[in-house]
Amino acid sequence: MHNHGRTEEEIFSNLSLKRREDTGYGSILSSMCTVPHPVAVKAHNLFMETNLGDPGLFKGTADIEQALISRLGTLFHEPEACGYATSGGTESNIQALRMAKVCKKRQRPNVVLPESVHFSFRKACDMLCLDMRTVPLDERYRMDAGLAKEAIDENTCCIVGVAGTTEYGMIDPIKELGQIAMDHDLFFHVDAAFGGMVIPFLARHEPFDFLVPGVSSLAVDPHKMGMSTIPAGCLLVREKEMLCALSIDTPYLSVKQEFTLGGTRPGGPVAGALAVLDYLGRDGMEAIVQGCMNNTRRLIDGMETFGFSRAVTPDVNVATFNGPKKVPAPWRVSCTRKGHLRIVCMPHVHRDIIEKFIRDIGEHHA
Ligand code: 0PR
Repeated sequence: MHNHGRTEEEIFSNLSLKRREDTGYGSILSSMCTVPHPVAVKAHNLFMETNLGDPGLFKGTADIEQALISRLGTLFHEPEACGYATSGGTESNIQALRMAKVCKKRQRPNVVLPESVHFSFRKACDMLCLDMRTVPLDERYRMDAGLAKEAIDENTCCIVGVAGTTEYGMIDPIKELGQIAMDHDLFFHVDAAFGGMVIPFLARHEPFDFLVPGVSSLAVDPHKMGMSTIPAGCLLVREKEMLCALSIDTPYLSVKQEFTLGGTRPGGPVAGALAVLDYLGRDGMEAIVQGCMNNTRRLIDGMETFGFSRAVTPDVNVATFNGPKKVPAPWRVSCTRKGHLRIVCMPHVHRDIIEKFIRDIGEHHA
């Protein structure tokens, strides 16, 4: 630390220099985050110093969190769903497995999940000493429900399905998994961190949420397709008792118990998330999601004309390809564990960006 403070000018000239080293979203095709909606930024700024960790002091902000949970619960067909705003999918998934471990007591607990799960489950299983039983995918990169059933034994406390996988954008067979969960008395968590803000707005889709009997909890991230500011995740549960199973005493706070993982929690992104949903409404979200899906299809068509075939036709806006190994600058793409080129068609990836990328690939690889 410097002995004497520096001028604001100095500070901000340094900060802006560093900020310029960041990649602009205009060339980022690999991210599940996006430029926040201007309405989210405005709402976030209004709630900058609020702390949901002491909700008795921030009653208005706490109401907003509850309103967000209620909007999402209704969207996911359980208006009575209970939950809270997390820092994102990682925290939601950790908390879901914590609930599973507490609610379904087993001697040497294990969790059955698909090979495609996000790496946050590895962190969760490590922290909670849960044995991670990975189930292979079918030919369309979805969890094989038959193999999931075989992996279950008397020590299984939880089964996980993904609605919108990180790498291939696929939806696991949630209905079948729900049945398996009920047959074996398992906690069933659906990771819809990405897909939760996409699937309800698609023209057609299979049920993936609380409409499916057996689903216990669901993770959804407004800071991904919900266009909120970072960090905004949500964990929803069908029954309040599940969350309450995580409650600990907080003797000197304005409320005497909490079930969250974080202590101090930002209200800004939560206000941002609710503001976007209310500003856009169902129509607005449908327009954005359908735009992203059209761009995904256009990208797949364009890449295939150059001989780079799709790895799979995705359920959500994540496109994967057999090659090329490299893309020209300034594009930033990613690569799946199986070696497929991966592009996420987020709201900032407008049609003209897709067209420019396709042209660049054509020129580079023709
Ligand atoms: N579940 C799923 C299905 C996810 O895709 C992700 C993150 C998570 C959980 C974890 O969410 P948090 O990172 O919010 O805790 N998926 C992205 C990924 O790993 C996150 C990301 C976003 C990575 C932007 C890079 C990036 O530039 O690809």
